[in-house]
Amino acid sequence: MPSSSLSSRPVSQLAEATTTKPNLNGKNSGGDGRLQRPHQLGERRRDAVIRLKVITCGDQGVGKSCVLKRFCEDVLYPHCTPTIGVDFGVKAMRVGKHEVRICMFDLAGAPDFVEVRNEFYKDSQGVLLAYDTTRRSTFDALTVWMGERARFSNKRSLRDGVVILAANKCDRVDREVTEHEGRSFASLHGLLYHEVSAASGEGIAELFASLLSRILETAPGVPDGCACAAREQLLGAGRPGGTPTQYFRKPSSANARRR
Ligand SMILES: Nc1nc2c(ncn2[C@@H]2O[C@H](COP(=O)(O)OP(=O)(O)OP(=O)(O)O)[C@@H](O)[C@H]2O)c(=O)[nH]1
Ligand SMILES: [Mg+2]
Repeated sequence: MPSSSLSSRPVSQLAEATTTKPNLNGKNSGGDGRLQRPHQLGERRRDAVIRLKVITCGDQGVGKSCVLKRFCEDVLYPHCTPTIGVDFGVKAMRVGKHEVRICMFDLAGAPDFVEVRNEFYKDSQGVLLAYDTTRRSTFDALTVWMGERARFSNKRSLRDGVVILAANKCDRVDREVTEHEGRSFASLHGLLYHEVSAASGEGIAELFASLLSRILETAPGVPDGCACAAREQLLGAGRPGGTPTQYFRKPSSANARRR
């Protein structure tokens, strides 16, 4: 059973939650970009912990939070409330001898939150860029989101980060953007592409299997075979069985003000 609890940390600290221990810029790695083993951190465990930072982008209401919750908890919240600023979740998986912790920062799509979002682009290794296949305006806005990422990411995450395009709500029949259009956009911009539905769960495992395996393939210090094993685990049996999931919402005070 996945576990969840509330985060009591302020949003400003969430931005630092993984950037204090990144494996992208070498701060957690002895400076050469290689993963630091726990014994080097003064811990007893011998296995490496691989931490990955993933953020979500896309217009308000496209279903970013629902996609993450479907992946983390295998549920759909039919009345998912709009994200205020940022939510934070961790998905932990054991891949061979390694623990992979995907730290997910679910950014609010509303324009007012640009000042919050800009804190989280730095050091991101994966970007889940989503649009709603039933609202063309959300597809047209993708270039704006790509621009925002280019503006706020540091050089390394812009160069090495993996962007995956999620065409969400494909369960609905009132579609305005075709699969061909989505795939063309993705191929033009060098993005991975998946059609998904947070409502039915369709394509969700494939989406995260692609994202995670591509990040692991390119992240420094990740052992050979890890990407492949992670992919198989996510696709096999649908779930990384038995691994703990924590999905934290940010401090509820900001949410409470809006509700
Ligand atoms: N039919 C259908 N509805 C969905 C799907 N995914 C999300 N929704 C609905 O879309 C609405 C918005 O979903 P959210 O996940 O809150 O959207 P968001 O992108 O996180 O929005 P912000 O946090 O405001 O940026 C909710 O009412 C969901 O129930 C889907 O795959 N199919
Ligand atoms: Mg949201």
